[in-house]
Amino acid sequence: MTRPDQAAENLLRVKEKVRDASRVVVLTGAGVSAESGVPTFRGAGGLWRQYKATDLATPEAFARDPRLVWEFYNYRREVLAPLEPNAAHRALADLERAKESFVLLTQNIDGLHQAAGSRNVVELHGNIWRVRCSRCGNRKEDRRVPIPYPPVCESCSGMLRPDVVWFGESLDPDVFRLAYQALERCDVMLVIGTSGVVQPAASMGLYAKENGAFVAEINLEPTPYSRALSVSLQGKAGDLVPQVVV
Ligand code: BJW
Ligand code: ZN
Repeated sequence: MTRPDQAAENLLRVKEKVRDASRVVVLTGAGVSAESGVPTFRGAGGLWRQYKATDLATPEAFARDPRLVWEFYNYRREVLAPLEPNAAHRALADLERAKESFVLLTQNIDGLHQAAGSRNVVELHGNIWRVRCSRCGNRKEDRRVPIPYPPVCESCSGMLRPDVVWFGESLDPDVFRLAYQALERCDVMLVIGTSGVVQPAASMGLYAKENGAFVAEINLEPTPYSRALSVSLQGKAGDLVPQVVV
């Protein structure tokens, strides 16, 4: 635990660094959407139905039982459809407008950053509101809930899949390049609401720090990276992010 006076000092330090920075990168995870009602992956409430999200988020699961995987993603679309951005999403959209250079790297597939007004969003793990052909790779937005099964590609009749990055799949090379370029160039980075166990996103904070950035973490709990980053602030993203970016 951080002492209360230490916590206040840390908060002030992050605030000053963010205020003075011209090139800012933010990395977000499921914790930033938790206060909007989006279930996180790990920890309390991190399980949906009787399945482990991470067991269904694999290409093997889709090959074995595409109907089950689609059922799972349709269920999640149903959960996400009515949800709205929270104070943390909105504060990050405000921060973007105030900075010369701002890149928001998100692991979230829910689209809530864009809904809050963020423009320069790099979706590391894709977007649940898009589908992609598993045969020809065609992508398109599809917001139907549920998507009727089996969803079929208009151009090649291949089976459509959610346009997200599953375990064992590589991130899109363009996305990967944009992300690392931003990490190398930023003065300040905020790492918000991510458990720091899924690579390569988990090590992005450390990478920015090694490249000279001041890197602050905001999380309800300590993570494997808390001690290695410049500052770790403990608390809710919806409380802390608006305080840090004013
Ligand atoms: C709050 C809060 C509040 C709560 N306020 N905070 C190197 C080493 C070891 C393994 C690997 C490695 N490189 C690659 C791997 C394998 C694998 C991996 O990392 N495995 C680990 C689990 C060990 N990685 C991959 O496969 C990646 N691909 C890759 O690297 O390609 C190259 C390659 C190919 C082949 C073989 C090897 C390498 C792809 C990873 C794709 C991840 N996909 C998912 C699913 C997306 C689609 C979907 O949603 O269905 O992405 S998994 C899931 O985890 C999702 C998330 O984006 C991701 C991260 O989760 P996140 O956001 O951190 O959420 P949680 O729930 O874990 O944490 C929430 C946090 O918020 C907690 O800390 C809370 O405390 C906090 N919190 N409320 C502030 N109010
Ligand atoms: Zn196709």
